[in-house]
Amino acid sequence: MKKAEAISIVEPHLTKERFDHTLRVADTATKLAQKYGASTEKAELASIFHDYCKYRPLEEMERIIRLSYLPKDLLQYHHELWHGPVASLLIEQEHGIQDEEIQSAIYYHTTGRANMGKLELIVFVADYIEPGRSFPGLDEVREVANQNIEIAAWMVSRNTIEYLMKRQNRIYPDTFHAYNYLTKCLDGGNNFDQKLIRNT
Ligand code: DGI
Ligand code: FE
Ligand code: FE
Repeated sequence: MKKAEAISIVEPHLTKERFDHTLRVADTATKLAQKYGASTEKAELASIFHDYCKYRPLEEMERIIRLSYLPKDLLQYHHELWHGPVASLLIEQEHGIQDEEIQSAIYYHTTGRANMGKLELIVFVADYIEPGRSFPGLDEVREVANQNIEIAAWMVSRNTIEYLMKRQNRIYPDTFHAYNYLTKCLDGGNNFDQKLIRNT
């Protein structure tokens, strides 16, 4: 599917702010894909659809989770976690997008997971660092994202867990699995420049 068609499908489902966010994620993810040798077409398409279901009625998403192969434990956690998995399924049902890498990048864009592939890492990080965001410590993540996508993803997952814990929110297992997996990579050392994670 071409970029223009994807955009015209997604736009009516989103608010103006969310749509602008989506375009910035697509732009950011495309640049990361160029840098890290991933498919720019897939990065763009996954990004355009990543928040496709952000505003679906909760009852509709709940029904889809109950009736599909999606894991039922999602229903025990905050509904904010539902829009990625539901979108990965609906883009195929409603628009015939059947691509494991794209669907997986959309599925896991909120939580991450263990052993993410390149496209998953790119969308996970791009969603967090796109230029419209402002979180504490974000500039550091942006800088690291230009050097090492795994360390950047590790920072995103650490920052998200810290944020959720401070608010005493429940944390979905995949969110921890992402953090633990990326931390194990950091421990391994060889692929990671320790200077990049000083003072973080
Ligand atoms: O859809 P976006 O706003 O662009 O961003 P997102 O899909 O990454 O995240 C939506 C929210 O979900 C964000 O405030 C962080 C939160 N979140 C991420 N992991 C977890 C989580 N919330 C809970 N309760 N549990 C998690 O594990
Ligand atoms: Fe999202
Ligand atoms: Fe998003």
